[in-house]
Amino acid sequence: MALRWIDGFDHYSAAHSSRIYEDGGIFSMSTTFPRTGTQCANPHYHDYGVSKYLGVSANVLILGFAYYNDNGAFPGWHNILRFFDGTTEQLALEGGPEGRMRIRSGSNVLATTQPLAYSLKQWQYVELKVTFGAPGSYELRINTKTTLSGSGTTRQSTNNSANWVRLNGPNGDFVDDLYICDNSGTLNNDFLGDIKVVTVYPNAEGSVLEWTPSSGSTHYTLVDEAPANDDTDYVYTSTVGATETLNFQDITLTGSILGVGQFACIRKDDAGTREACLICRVGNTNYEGPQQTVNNTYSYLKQVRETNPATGAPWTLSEFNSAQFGVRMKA
Ligand SMILES: [Ca+2]
Ligand SMILES: [Ca+2]
Ligand SMILES: [Ca+2]
Repeated sequence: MALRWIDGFDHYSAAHSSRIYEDGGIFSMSTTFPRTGTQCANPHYHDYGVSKYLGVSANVLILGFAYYNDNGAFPGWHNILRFFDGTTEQLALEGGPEGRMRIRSGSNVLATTQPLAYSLKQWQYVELKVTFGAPGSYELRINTKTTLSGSGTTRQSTNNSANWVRLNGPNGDFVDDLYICDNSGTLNNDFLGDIKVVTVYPNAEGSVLEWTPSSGSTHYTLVDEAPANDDTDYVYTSTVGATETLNFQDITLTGSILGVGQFACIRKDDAGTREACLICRVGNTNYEGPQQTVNNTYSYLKQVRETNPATGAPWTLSEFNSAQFGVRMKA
């Protein structure tokens, strides 16, 4: 697996971002100028940023995101993106005066762009690939053009790896259409280019409806809102093995599907262990994802699928549009 994470920042509120990101930081969200979908995110909210735990310590990470600076003048040097090994910052991408960006590891600036590498009040697609090491290497691309590249010390801990990514822009910096890859596997193991993250919601009943609606008899209308409305309406079960699959909105697309991120907001309401998994239904087969713990407070089951589990190959548009997605109680 090489595609570790995607986010379109569309389906959840600022208050719910700590259900999705692991460090408890929260974004503020903007509906004013999303690049795609309904929202983009400002990571600044508490001057701390929002961190994604990657689940692996990767020697090579490739990260891309659309970047919008809403300030009226170029701000001073500030973090935009930071890679961490645990709590140790390995390397950071900074934005600064005259529209320059620079790459910093510790107190050492490895490279600085020419002026106007980024523009104010415009979306640009920024990608950074880092090989962590002493020496390691880096490459910055803006709108798919290589803007900086070179080698140097790209770590501050003793490990040639990072396992956390922190989005850390100041007030006025917005991000959208985020991806994070490592270089493992045969798919999505290098720059993906200028991509978008399309968010779709349930729009019809699926083939398996074994959970119970909180009201009425229609399932999908209880779980199709953004953001999740928690205890207002939902489906529920206490039966191990009970499965729900729903149809989702179709997408139209020029280009290919690089991966599918699946999210379900869930909680348990009593003591005792509960675990659940995400389900992807292709044809008449339900494919399980990894078993994940269910908490007493709402959080998300989340999974990135690079391939259609029925074929082992990247999703085609028609395969994605006809697939169903859902959940299964596992314990
Ligand atoms: Ca968006
Ligand atoms: Ca609901
Ligand atoms: Ca569909």
